[in-house]
Amino acid sequence: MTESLRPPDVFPSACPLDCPDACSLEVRVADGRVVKVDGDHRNPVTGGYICAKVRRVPEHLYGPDRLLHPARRVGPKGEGRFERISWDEALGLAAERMREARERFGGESVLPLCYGGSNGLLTQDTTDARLFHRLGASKLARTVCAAPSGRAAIGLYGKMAGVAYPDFPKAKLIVLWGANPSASGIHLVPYIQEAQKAGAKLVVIDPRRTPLAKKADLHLAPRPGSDLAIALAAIHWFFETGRADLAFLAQHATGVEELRKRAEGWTFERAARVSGVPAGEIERFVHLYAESSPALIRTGWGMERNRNGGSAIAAALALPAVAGKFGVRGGGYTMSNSGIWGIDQAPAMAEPPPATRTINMNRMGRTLLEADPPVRVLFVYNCNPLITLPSQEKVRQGLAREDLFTVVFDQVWTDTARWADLVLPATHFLEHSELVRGYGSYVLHQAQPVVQAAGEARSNAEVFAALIERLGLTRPGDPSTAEELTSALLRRFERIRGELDRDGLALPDLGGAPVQFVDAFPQTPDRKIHLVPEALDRESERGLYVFLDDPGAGRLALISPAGSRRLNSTLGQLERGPAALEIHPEDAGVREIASGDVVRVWNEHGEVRVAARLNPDLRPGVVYLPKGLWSHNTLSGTTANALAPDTLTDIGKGACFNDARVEIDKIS
Ligand SMILES: Nc1nc2c(c(=O)[nH]1)N[C@H]1C(S)=C(S)[C@@H](COP(=O)(O)OP(=O)(O)OC[C@H]3O[C@@H](n4cnc5c(=O)[nH]c(N)nc54)[C@H](O)[C@@H]3O)O[C@H]1N2
Ligand SMILES: Nc1nc2c(c(=O)[nH]1)N[C@H]1C(S)=C(S)[C@@H](COP(=O)(O)OP(=O)(O)OC[C@H]3O[C@@H](n4cnc5c(=O)[nH]c(N)nc54)[C@H](O)[C@@H]3O)O[C@H]1N2
Ligand code: SF4
Ligand SMILES: [Mo]
Repeated sequence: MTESLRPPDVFPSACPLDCPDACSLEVRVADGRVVKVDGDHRNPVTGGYICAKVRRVPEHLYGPDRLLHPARRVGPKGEGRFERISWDEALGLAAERMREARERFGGESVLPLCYGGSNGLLTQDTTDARLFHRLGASKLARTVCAAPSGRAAIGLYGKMAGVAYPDFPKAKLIVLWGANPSASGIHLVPYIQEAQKAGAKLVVIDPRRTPLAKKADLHLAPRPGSDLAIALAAIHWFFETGRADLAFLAQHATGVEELRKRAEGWTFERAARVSGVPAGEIERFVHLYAESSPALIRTGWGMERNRNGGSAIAAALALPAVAGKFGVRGGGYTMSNSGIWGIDQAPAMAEPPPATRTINMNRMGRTLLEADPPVRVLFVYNCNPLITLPSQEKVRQGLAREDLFTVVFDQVWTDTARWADLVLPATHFLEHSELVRGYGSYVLHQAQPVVQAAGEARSNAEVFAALIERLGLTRPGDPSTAEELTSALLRRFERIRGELDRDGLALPDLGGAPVQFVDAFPQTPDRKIHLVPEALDRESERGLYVFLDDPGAGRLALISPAGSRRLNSTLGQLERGPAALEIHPEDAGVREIASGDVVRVWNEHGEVRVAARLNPDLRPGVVYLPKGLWSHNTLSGTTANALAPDTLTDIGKGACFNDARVEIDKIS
């Protein structure tokens, strides 16, 4: 057989998975199949290498879990018995169920459920939105990630561009705050190492001693959800000691006096009591920050996933303004840079959303069980809700409802797909066209398919356009093909379009390395920093910067940040081995737990049975299970989200995954 194989062809592509880096890829194809995926140098931050998980994409494409054709449920819900049907039948069935639900119960009885972090600009908020808008379906608030951070950043600065990776080595101090790039965005790591080699200090604020915390000059390990106290103590110190940059604030900020007042009383000692970080360490951090320039804060998403998340991010972002750290290359902050492209998907959707109800995806379980009018058709795509949303048991019960018709449109047999009534096979990004935008690296890629779709898989654009047609909702001039959607999205962006057509890659208008307050400014209406934005203050129940106590003092705090083997739950079908709950030796000791023992982790929301692994790098009182585990990774089939509450963050209505508080018993 091997003689008949043609030599591999090499094609460029780009990784749209929900990772800041947006690597440019080099894909080897032989006999019409992807055989190898690696990095190339077109995106300057990629540096010719990619993460280990994406190197496994050929197994994802051609493995036994790949969805190859449409299928209809034949056994009881959740049992996972399906029969193959044709696309014609499948589209007919999906269209019929949506039409029927709309006629009998109103358009709002249909709910699209998607997140789309792992998608580029063509496969989310385009034809899909057009279908659900025209149906008059319920709208979804896509709040599972980045909602509080995004609200805080936009409230304080508008969509101001952040410090670019290649400028990190210019910093003399880097603060990694709730970010673990060693797992969650590996291309930042060499820039941090380069900065350290050039003499920069590194501070890591994280309840775990992460790989970079081990190499840091200072590691603060706060109780999850207590960063707000540390940030307020820093702000308080700058004002109280006369170190705040009042001249800069007078020129560029509003709400200065109000912020000062809200930070009042937050001494290092008070912050220490709340966060569990010794006052002397907080003081050392604040002094280092005051004395260093350029000083750079990189906020991650680990800080937002709790009751205080929005205020904590806002306070961390206020710090560079208060301390006068802008205006120099390598100084300021960086968070997400996705907003700076200004590309808006509205032209590809064709019309604005209807005035229907909005459902918060972090309350999906509750919604499926309690919403009035009830959801009758749930259309899941670009998302694996049974694994990734809080209150897993409620989500499962919702999916088990006999009177709910669930469509799951995905690339592989996810845990959610097993609960579907109808399963539709989706193409992978190497099989369809995509526009890929980094949110860490400043780059936009245009990627063409490098292979034919496996089996009968179809792209989002094709499937949603076909459903629009079947439902009689097509309007003349609808952009539908990838080419038409690209043209609609980039209508106002001639330069970018030209560069994409020529090179497959473009940089933003600002170029690849803006300096904050030299060539990147707040995008708020008055171009100022709003230190206490009124809208956020109103939104937050007790007001912005008001600290809410730990939801379960005395119990263990379960956190579930990113691990390195999956991207959220994506690629999880390839990780069959058992997971382990990580626990500090002190917490294990009092419960007589040793590594390898099976434990029951439980609270009022559910339980997980899994083996324990002792890890001295955790803060005592904190236990860890990575996000994105599949049911096959634990003994109970449940994962961290079985223990996560569906409470919401102070602003942005985000998920409070890391507010899970648990008890742990040894089983065997
Ligand atoms: N390999 C891999 N990479 C990924 C992902 C993945 O699943 N796998 N997910 C992608 C996505 S969607 C996102 S949003 C990003 C997220 O990537 P990050 O921004 O790195 O966020 P997290 O992984 O949630 O958490 C980062 C760190 O915050 C710590 N942390 C948890 N709670 C707190 C807290 O209250 N305060 C502080 N200071 N730290 C806390 C955690 O211990 C963790 O080390 O990563 C992206 N990259
Ligand atoms: N406990 C806990 N849970 C978490 C988090 C946490 O910190 N702790 N973090 C959260 C975060 S940061 C995020 S971003 C969310 C992510 O939550 P999800 O968006 O649900 O993330 P994924 O698990 O990657 O699911 C994406 C799914 O879309 C499919 N897909 C990809 N491309 C396409 C396509 O073109 N078409 C179609 N039809 N399908 C496609 C993939 O195969 C995959 O199954 O999870 C959250 N869940
Ligand atoms: S997941 Fe991130 S590091 Fe891995 S290939 Fe994609 S963009 Fe690169
Ligand atoms: Mo995310």
